[in-house]
Amino acid sequence: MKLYYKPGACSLAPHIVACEAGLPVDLISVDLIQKKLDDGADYFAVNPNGYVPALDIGEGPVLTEASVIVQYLADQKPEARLMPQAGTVERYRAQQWLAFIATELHKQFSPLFKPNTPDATKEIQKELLAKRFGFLDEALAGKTYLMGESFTAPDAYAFTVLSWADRLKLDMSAFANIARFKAAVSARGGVQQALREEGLA
Ligand SMILES: N[C@@H](CCC(=O)N[C@@H](CS)C(=O)NCC(=O)O)C(=O)O
Repeated sequence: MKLYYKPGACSLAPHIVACEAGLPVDLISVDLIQKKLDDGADYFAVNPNGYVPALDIGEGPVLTEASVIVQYLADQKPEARLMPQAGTVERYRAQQWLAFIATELHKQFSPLFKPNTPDATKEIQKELLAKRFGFLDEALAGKTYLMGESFTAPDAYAFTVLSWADRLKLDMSAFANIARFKAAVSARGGVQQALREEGLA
């Protein structure tokens, strides 16, 4: 399998899941500004939307959407228990987290990285994110991970997007459970491996 990625971007989430599952993936770096690969190839030919992550699974077009790719990877190694079994209520709870992270966190962060986003819009985004962080912080009370005591794919995705709060120097001092969660995830072997492989450790 080939994972198209950019260091520290949302593609870190599937990368973490692959490392935690012990699944070998070839990492292909993407220049997201030029939409080119290192060899000059056009990334739009891989993913017409031009974004990462994309996963080449060796059949058909690449899989896209971080929330889906992490599930595909987790399902390749069910014994690693990175997603609950399909069809169970727990699976839907994990999918609920993935959808929340994708739409209420990931995509609310995105305008903060764009140089042409007006400051007023950035402030609105930060206020919205603070509300969502509050919800997440409460949900993490008394738990190590989002689904309880076992690390699952939503943790990889949440950890990835929460790391952007540091990059953007957002004030996270009100969210002690999030801080504890990030420390617990960061201490994991598979997470450290992914960070090292992206040059971030
Ligand atoms: N809908 C996609 C969005 C992925 C996304 O926003 N990727 C960002 C990096 S975190 C990206 O590649 N941005 C460059 C671009 O959109 O041109 C998903 O959920 O995976």
